[in-house]
Amino acid sequence: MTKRALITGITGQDGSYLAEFLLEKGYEAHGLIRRSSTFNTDRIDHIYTDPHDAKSKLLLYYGDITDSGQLTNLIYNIQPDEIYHLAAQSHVRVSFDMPEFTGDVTGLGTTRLLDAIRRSGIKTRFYQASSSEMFGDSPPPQNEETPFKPRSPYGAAKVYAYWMVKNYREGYGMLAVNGILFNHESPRRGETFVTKKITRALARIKLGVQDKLYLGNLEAKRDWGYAPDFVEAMWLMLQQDEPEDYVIATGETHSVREFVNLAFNHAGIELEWRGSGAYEKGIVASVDSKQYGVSSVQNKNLEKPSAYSSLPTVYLSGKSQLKVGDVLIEIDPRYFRPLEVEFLQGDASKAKKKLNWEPKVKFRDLVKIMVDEDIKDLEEMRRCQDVIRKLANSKSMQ
Ligand code: NDP
Ligand code: GDR
Repeated sequence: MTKRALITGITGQDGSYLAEFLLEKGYEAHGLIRRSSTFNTDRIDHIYTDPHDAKSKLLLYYGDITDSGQLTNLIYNIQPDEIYHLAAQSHVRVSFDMPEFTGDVTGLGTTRLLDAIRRSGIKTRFYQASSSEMFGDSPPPQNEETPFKPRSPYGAAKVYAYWMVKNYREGYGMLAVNGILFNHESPRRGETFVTKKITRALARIKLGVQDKLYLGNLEAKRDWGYAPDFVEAMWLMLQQDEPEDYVIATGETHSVREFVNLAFNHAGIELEWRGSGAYEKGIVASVDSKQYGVSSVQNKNLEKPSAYSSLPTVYLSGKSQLKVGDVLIEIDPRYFRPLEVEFLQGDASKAKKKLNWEPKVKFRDLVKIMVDEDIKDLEEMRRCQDVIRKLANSKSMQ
């Protein structure tokens, strides 16, 4: 019998990898998507098939995690074997600007789903996307026994949801689990999370379309893993007969500054840090001359040829002209948080023992994967622009 899974948050980083993973395993994947005025399915377009095709195994439904009626209907109609609840307002910094909204979506959203399952009377397994942000300033290493001391509206909302899962598990006998996942990243990471913000900006600096990157707290330490490894752990948790909560992490921790240094080194730029606090700057100490043009001028953008003038996209110069002393990183206090989680390092020994789960990709490779992918994407865009330019030129010669 084909297994059916319902994924909320299927358009997000994790949802997209999880959908791929489950389809690969032969599941029918049903996803909840939000109605939006522009397309928001970029991350799953490559696995999308025409729903008119009877063999289609990816089915999408409009809905919102704030709409209990629709959630109950969906669960009743789909009768999923497994539900992966990933939908959330997932940005910690944004949760300080929108605390009530974050509580509604990230906290109450879980209760709405749990109660929809209870009311529909369907037997299903439930995965809750809990977070290392729940540990807040509890000292590392953090495991399943570590007390929660959240330091953001997001963290507090996730703690509430965590306890609702435990309550429904114990009160109604549901097979419901909390996966307490530490940060996990990938080329599909949202552009405003720090890793992707860094690798995306670096690619743009390397190709000459951006001069500078503005960041917040460089000292925060995170245990960064690779998203495809982590979605496998979600699935493993739901294959167990005993519902239990698990920490999923790599066990390695690095600061934001280390991430920046390693990413820039990988792209042939060595940085030197000068100044402190909000006045600190990341300055070019040396560059790999094979990768970068040698320039005596500050302006890194090459002259924009007239053939490009009608194109709305940015012109990619190809070889950025960096020189020693160029300021590439500055601090913008807008990215500081009213409260910060300073040090996260997970202890995933329970997952290793009981789920036989271990991360395959660790920090150094993760950084390389993300940098290489962002550079490749931009280079592809440049090649497309070249083709368009050639077409435009050949047309004007006719
Ligand atoms: P993303 O921000 O990439 O994706 C969030 C998803 O939730 C998107 O599909 C988004 O839809 C959807 N969503 C947001 N609000 C609603 C709503 N009101 N109704 C329905 N759908 C909604 O997050 P990730 O993929 O990185 O994370 C997945 C889950 O795991 C989240 O719950 C996150 O909090 C949690 N988590 C993530 C970790 C990480 O390091 N990535 C670590 C620990 C926990 P849309 O595309 O339309 O915006
Ligand atoms: P986090 O991820 O808050 O850990 O939550 P994020 O990448 O946003 O921040 C990590 C650390 O980097 C510091 N930082 C910056 N962060 C952002 N976004 N932008 C910046 O410019 C910047 N400069 C420094 C932050 O202060 C922080 O210390 C992620 C989300 O995916 C959550 O949904 C998830 O639950 C947790 O990871 C585990």
